[in-house]
Amino acid sequence: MRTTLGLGGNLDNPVRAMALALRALDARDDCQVVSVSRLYRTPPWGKTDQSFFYNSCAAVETTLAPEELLDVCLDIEREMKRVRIERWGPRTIDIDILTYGALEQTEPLLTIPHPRMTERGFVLMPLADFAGNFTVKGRAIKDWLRDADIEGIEIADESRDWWLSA
Ligand code: A4P
Ligand code: MG
Repeated sequence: MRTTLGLGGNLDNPVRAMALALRALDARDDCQVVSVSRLYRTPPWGKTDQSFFYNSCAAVETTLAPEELLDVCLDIEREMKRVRIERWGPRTIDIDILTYGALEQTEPLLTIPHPRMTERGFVLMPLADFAGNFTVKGRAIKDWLRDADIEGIEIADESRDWWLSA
């Protein structure tokens, strides 16, 4: 199944954290990273009195069920937190499952499509790098993006290969 993920972080070295997370996924037999967005630097959304975030999106081809994929993502988050807390102090990475094929499900542990993805410029802009015509909640990503607030969002790396070396 083709699934899309949103990644972000704003502590320590979020770019490296996202790169390691994508590489960890790609190294698994049951996941293949097939597209990665450019790298974005984005103003904090929601709680605004914190540092800028780095955000990206990826498409992953997987044989995992949605709940299994979530567990894998949460394990990667936990593992990176544990390692980084021990070695270099606090850091954070957030991996959201944005879409899973055309699946729609509303459950507390896993809501797909991600409930806030269509209002967030920091999700829609990277996602549109490779999935602009993909339809979510009845509308193409590039159309959702036209109505989204993208003020202050900057491209931090034009290359779509940033995750292979960061
Ligand atoms: N969960 C339910 N559905 C999903 C899904 N589709 N994908 C559950 C992933 N998880 C899902 O996740 C808590 C629990 O939600 C998971 O354990 C899972 O069981 P979370 O990431 O801690 O919180 P959240 O409820 O997913 O919130 P959300 O909307 O991801 O917001 P966050 O994580 O609180 O927001 N500004 C910028 N510019 N860039 C950012 O990346 N991120 C945040 C963090 C705030 N502002 C930001 C950014
Ligand atoms: Mg989240």
